[in-house]
Amino acid sequence: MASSSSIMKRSESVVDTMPEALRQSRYHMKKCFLKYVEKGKRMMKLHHLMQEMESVIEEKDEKAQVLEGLLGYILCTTQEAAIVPPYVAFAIRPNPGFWEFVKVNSNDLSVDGITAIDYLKFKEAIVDETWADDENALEVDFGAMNFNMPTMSLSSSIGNGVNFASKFITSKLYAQSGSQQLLVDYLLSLNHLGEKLMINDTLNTISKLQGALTVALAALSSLPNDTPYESFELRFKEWGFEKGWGDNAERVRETVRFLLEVLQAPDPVNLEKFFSRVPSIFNVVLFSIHGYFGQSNVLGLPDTGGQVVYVLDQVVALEEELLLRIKQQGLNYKPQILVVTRLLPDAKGTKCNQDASEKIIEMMEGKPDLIIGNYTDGNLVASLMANKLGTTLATIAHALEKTKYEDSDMNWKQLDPKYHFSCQFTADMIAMNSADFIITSTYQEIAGSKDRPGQYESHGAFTLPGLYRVVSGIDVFDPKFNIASPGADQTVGYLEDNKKPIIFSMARLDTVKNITGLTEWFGENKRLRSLVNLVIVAGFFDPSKSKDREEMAEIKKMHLLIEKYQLKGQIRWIAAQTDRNRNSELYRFIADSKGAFVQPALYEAFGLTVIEAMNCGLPTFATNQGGPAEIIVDGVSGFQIDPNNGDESSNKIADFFQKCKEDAEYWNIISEGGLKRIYECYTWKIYANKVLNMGNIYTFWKQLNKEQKQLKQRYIQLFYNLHYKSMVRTVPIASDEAQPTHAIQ
Ligand code: UDP
Ligand code: LCN
Repeated sequence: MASSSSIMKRSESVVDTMPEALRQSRYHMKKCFLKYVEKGKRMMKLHHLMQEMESVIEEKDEKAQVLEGLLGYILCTTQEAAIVPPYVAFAIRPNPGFWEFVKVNSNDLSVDGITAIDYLKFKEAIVDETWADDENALEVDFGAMNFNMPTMSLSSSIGNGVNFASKFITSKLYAQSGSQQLLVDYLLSLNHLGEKLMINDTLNTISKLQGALTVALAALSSLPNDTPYESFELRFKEWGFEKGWGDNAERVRETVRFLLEVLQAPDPVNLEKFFSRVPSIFNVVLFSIHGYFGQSNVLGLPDTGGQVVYVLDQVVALEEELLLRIKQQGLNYKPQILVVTRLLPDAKGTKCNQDASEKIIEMMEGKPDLIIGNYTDGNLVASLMANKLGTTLATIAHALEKTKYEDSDMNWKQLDPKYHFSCQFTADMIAMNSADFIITSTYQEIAGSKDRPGQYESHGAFTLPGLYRVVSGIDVFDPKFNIASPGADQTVGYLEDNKKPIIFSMARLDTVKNITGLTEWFGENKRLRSLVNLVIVAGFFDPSKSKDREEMAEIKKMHLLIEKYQLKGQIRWIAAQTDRNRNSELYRFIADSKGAFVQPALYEAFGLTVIEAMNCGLPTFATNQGGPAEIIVDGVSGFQIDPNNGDESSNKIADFFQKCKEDAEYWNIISEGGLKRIYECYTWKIYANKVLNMGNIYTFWKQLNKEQKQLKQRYIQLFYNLHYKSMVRTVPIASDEAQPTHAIQ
């Protein structure tokens, strides 16, 4: 298709260029648009638009000419079109986070720019015309409550919220004289169980604080680095300082200097450094309530994917980091991390719906400093509790379901009996908007890639016809978004042996994981079959053992494929594994066979198995749809494969093994590339550090934007009480019968 730069400047909007684009090949476009509208109302995705366009332009040269022109460029950036004859309304996404909407009249090819609301109405008209025309249809606009909040403007800044927040805090501290007092007041408020930290009331103004810091710095400069805090604690106390600056002269000196720099001139770098030292987090509550957490033998079950693994490792990492930080702050408190969950089998008749906040306060002897939610259910509960207690709130989606099913918003009525998406999307929006910061695993999760919108981005504007229209759900340019990727457990064992290469895959047996797809690719590719064996860990052999509809169907499909391609002897299908340590051994075992890991998912939010495999030195082929595309640098730290192109993918795997046969060193190069990538980007240590820094910065940020936050919270509360509560009553209580996969992570 056309290269954009020569024909369309970035500053130009599609509404300006579209008329000219259509004029360039008016004859063909007339035919093409008539074709689009001839089937009546419908949604068309980009590939449909292209297919039908190609079918009306018969001449090869002309086809190429059209695609290389302006129109080709516009189509490159088109996501979808809503056809409501005589109109074709386009949703165009020139860059991550940026959208434009235009409608073209197929009769005269006139072009008009339209708003997101108008575009949503076109979509609604396809499924529910009365609702689309209803002037009183409910519109939800969280953006309207953000009028005072700064937002970023560059696609490349998305996900780097802490950095932006530091700059904004810095400018706010210098916005007018007296603003710096906000920082002094914040420091004065720091305490743990009533014990004051950092400064006491003696230093209650900026000039007193600055003066005392200067004196302290001079005194510290003559002390050896390792002088313990206790030996100068008394002097510090006399000057108005409390504990928390550091455990020895060197650390205290650094912390003092960071603050002095911040007070001297706007300095976001030192502000971020200073906040990473501030003792404001000791007690953390995590919500992972969808069940199974803390129970054994649950990994690999349909509802218990990476979230359980993630939360377990997250707790360990946060605890280690908190212990280290508290020690380095010169304090000897014991941090507490509480995971709130429920035991599913015991849920009936228990009090799992009762207020946990009292128990938490009792156990922690006070309010938590940070609340972290996990997944839709955990995030919703976390947001309610954080609002009640006034605690800083972080949410983690793991996977937002909206993008997993095509047009899941406008078709919600069909999907609701199975998945209850109307409640889920509503809960997701409440939580996202309540969060002080959102922890994501990849950039893709927020704003997707050049061609594909991100999971959060898809909540920008959408519609649930008959229920409500979301004019502004969440803005991916909001500085609350941050990326902190999970890590892989680095305490894995080692197994010797084995000669023959194995390709290995392990996942829950959901459709989206595409394990049956991989089995089919293997079955189809004779060259690959001659080079390697396939080992799969997923689900059960016996469909009657499963309680999940989607899993049952996949099990049956696996059996059919093994039969169809006569795979016996070349495939080993092992049931879902529940022992994490043994999983590590499995990866190692495959690595010892000089094999590879394959993650063929149709879409993967992040993909813990990808980093687990790489962490064991196993060359990894992973889907290019979603998070793994960001984890793996193709050909350097592993390989990206297209789950929608089985031939190409299985040949890519076969090529790798062919090359390894010819050059034994090649396997090691990719293996080491994967390990290097893990150590640089995907460790729990890096994760915990980032998350705790976020906790510190956003706790202050929240105070700076207190009024705005309160206002938004009121709007959320209204929405929750008047809308969500009545919607959720329609969701039937789960029974022991076969369940749809409702938490399709
Ligand atoms: N897993 C497991 N046994 C299985 C299948 C998966 O222990 O039979 C583990 C796997 O090692 C990984 C997690 O479950 O830690 C799956 O996480 P991932 O992010 O890959 O996918 P999710 O299931 O969350 O969608
Ligand atoms: C859910 C998913 O679908 C995976 O892609 C993630 O790796 C996992 O959660 C952990 O965040």
